[in-house]
Amino acid sequence: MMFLDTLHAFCLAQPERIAIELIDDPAKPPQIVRYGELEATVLRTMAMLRQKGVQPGDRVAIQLTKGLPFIYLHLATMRLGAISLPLNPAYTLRELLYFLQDAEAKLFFTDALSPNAIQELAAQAPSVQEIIVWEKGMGNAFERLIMPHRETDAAAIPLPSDPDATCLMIYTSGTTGWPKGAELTHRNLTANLNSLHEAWEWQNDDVLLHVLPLFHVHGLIVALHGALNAGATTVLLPRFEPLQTLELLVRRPCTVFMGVPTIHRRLVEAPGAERYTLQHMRLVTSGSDRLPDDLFYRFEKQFGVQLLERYGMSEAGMILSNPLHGERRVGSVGLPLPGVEVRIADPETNAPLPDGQVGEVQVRGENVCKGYWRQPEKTAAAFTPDGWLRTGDLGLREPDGYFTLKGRAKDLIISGGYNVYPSEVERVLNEHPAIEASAVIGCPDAEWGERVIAIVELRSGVRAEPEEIMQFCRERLAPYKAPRQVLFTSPLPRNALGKVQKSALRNACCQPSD
Ligand code: MCA
Repeated sequence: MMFLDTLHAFCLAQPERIAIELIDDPAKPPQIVRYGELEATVLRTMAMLRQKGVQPGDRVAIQLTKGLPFIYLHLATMRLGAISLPLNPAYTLRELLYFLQDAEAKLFFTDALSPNAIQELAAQAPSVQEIIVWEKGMGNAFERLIMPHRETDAAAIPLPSDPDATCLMIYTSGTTGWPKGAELTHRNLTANLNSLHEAWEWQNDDVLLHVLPLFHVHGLIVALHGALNAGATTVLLPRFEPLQTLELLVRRPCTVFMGVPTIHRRLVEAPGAERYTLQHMRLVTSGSDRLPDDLFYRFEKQFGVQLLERYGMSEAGMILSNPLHGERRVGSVGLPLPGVEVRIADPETNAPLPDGQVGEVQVRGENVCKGYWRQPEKTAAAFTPDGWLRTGDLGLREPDGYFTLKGRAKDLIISGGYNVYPSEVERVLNEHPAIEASAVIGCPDAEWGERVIAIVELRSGVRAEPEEIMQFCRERLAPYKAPRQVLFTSPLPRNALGKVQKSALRNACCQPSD
């Protein structure tokens, strides 16, 4: 059974169970959505989408503040056989335009744009037949949208029958070039959920506290889909706030929590954290960035529970995980998940390497996406001739099967669990009239893991201020991608082939993190 069939069956079998508790205002009682209501609202949303002309294979872009309308639209889109395209509300117009144009989205739901931006977007993204817009947080605008539609309007629409049809597109960037849409199919999502269900022993009486964004694989598939697939309850917090999180984990009480290292560090360091113990929780995971050893120990000491570190990527969902039972090895990302094959190979020749040797982490399995949207060459380059996905991460396998990451072959910065591709930031910097050339690096940072630093070479005879350059970037890039610091150099260190030597820049420019 595919994920949507499992969810549908559960909604019919146990309509009274709570699917979602949305906590919009901590002073008020949560908004409760039972599985039966989830099914009914998804059907009404499907009817609305159908009426707007959505056909199987169409892309529906969803750029909404974290909340129920996002979830209904996302599930309804996939159930119609169309493709859900979640987008970060913090994207600038320029970023957004790229995604809408590249994906040729048909509908675009947003609560993040100004009227001017909408006009510009409508003019420049001709594939978008309708922009459905409402003000941030106006969930009742969504209610009005689906009000004319009844469950029965969509009840006869069959569940998607082709497991290999794309149902979700997540954009990822590359070392060069523009972001590309990883096409995830019903089979990919289902395979991943089945592995996680087995490895993490999801139960339908689990209560997940959800604080992550919904527009990435971590918050969307691993957390939200994971809970829905198990018939469990998701307590949804629109924003992460450390003390509110600790309070809810204890008082609700919750059994499962997922975070990135920046989130776990904020929990450990929250004033008053010593008042809380999380010993009642059966699963607290960490992912999207390497978990620093000190944080693993501090979290356990503070809260009496061991973090479970796992590793994944948008193109493949979850790949490796420390075990639920058994040794959670500090510094290791654990063992291959059920149904997922992982090997270490020579990044040049793709020949498998013996245990203990560092090479590229490569992945195969039903969890791996079918490729990048309308990018056959980039798809071919991402896979080895014998069908392994090249992750671009370096690592080794220990003789007992545990994998440890040892760096990245690709030029990538991870800040607070978000991937920042230096090439994307450099492209923006190089558009600045005063800049001749630029290099973007990640420097170690105690809070964010890495912080984004730009080193720029100015055109001769031209002056510019760091603050003005940072502002130029903030106008064009989501805030987490914008450099936190701009340094000047002349010229940038280059090798004989003219390539900027980033390791030299890292050595010279990264101050020790406080
Ligand atoms: C927010 N800011 C950031 C970041 N987040 N800057 C750098 N890196 C970030 N990650 C900016 C804000 O825009 C703001 O900028 C300033 O930092 C302070 O914001 P603050 O309120 O402290 O941040 P926050 O809103 O509390 O967010 C911190 C966060 C968030 C909760 C850690 O970054 C987060 O939810 N991270 C999780 C990301 C995630 O889910 N990644 C999964 C993708 P200004 O002051 O200029 O306004 S990877 C994935 O899915 C793979 C498959 C996997 O394996 O998981």
